[in-house]
Amino acid sequence: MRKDLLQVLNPATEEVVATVPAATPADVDAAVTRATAAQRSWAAAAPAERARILRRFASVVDSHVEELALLEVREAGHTLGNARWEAGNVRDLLDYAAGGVERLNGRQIPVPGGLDVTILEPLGVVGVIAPWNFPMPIAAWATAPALAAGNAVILKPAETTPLTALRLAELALEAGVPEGLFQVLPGEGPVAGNALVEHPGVAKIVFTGSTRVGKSIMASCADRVKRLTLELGGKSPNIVFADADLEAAAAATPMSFLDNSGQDCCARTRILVQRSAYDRFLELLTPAIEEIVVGDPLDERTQMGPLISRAQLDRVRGHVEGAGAAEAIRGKAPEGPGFWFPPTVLTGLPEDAPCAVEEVFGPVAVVLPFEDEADAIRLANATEYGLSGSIWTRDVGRALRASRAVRAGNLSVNSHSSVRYWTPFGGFRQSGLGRELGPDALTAFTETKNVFISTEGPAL
Ligand code: TXE
Repeated sequence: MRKDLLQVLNPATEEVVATVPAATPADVDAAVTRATAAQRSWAAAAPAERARILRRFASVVDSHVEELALLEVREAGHTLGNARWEAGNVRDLLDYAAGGVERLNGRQIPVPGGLDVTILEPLGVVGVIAPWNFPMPIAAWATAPALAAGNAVILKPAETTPLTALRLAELALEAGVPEGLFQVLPGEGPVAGNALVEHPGVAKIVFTGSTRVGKSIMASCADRVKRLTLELGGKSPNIVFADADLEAAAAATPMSFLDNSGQDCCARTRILVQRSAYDRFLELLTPAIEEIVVGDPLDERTQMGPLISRAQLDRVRGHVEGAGAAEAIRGKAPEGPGFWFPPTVLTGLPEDAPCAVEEVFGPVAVVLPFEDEADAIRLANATEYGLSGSIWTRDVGRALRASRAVRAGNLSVNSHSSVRYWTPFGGFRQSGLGRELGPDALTAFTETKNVFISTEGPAL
């Protein structure tokens, strides 16, 4: 394989889907020049005009949902149902961001001696470095509000999943998004990604990926005080109190960590169960795991597809083989070709075992018992991450106390839902920095300028 090409494999079959050129630092530099020019006119356009163009982009995406979904299935191995949701999510994000364009207002602040106003200015060119686990939605989480706030975007998709991003760039042009304003540059992380991070013409980086790379990007950005949003890994707890509806909690648990084959930063991979309900919960969970349908992502009955790559399969296998778990619940998976791993729940591990505290990023969870509320909170917070978490209980007071005590950015009570484009999303501690989505999504792509106009003459 030539170094200047990226090969895209179908993870369910290992067939080559496409080969695309990998961007060089010179390509990144040329893209920044184009983006800078496009951004100037975009920022100067009337907000209503920007909103109209983004709504048109949403509408063009809407008419290509099925095509985009099928492409996502082929390059990422997602189930068709998930991939349709993801393409629809891009449309919804563009619509939501378009709705914010005309409401992105500064403030007038009462001060003595004059008038004080704040102006929200776009940052300029934003570099988005996206992962492979949700190639379309994660790219759109940053792209839609950044464009809406008057910026240009250069998106570097992950090496394994550039195709949906490239198609979205074509659809943007079709919708009338100005040339150069939204560019997609597939390439290697340490080459094209790093060139974006280091380029002086890029004002902000939005990175979603591993904590290791996120830390190195943060260090590079520090040199230039470059704006940065980081969405990193997670090891999220699913806390099941004995007073919960155990049937409902057990029924919801499999897909809380198996969705997208566990390659989800919000996956609830630490199942914490109160000791008095532990045996009953496992009794309910076991058949639910064994019945998960793993296989052809294009089959509408399939609940879980393959992992993204052989490297990810090896990583996940290494974690599980190294765990030495006392017992395990295992589901079924096809033999191959394709990068398959069965749904797996490990029990009997010490609470600080690597599999219990490190992100595995595969269909693997651990179950750990806890004694009481204080012990549940202690265990829930006993990792370096803080992205998501679920609390299952019928006691409203306990739900509120636990929601306050768990150190994570996105909690759900009697539910596993973490991501809604209307609500802020992001991590505490080593799960990230900053927030995406929600009512303040556009503001994250602006710089606040304060202007004081004296009414009393130059003395003040
Ligand atoms: O991530 P990387 P990988 C976690 C998950 C997974 C592990 C490794 O635990 O097992 O990370 O996955 C780009 N400068 N998550 O190796 O390398 C890269 O090209 C600039 C969690 O795929 O972090 C890709 O576009 N960019 C996560 C993106 O970073 C660089 C989602 C992510 O790749 C770069 C994915 C560099 N030096 C993995 N090196 C989540 N938060 O959901 C790489 N990249």
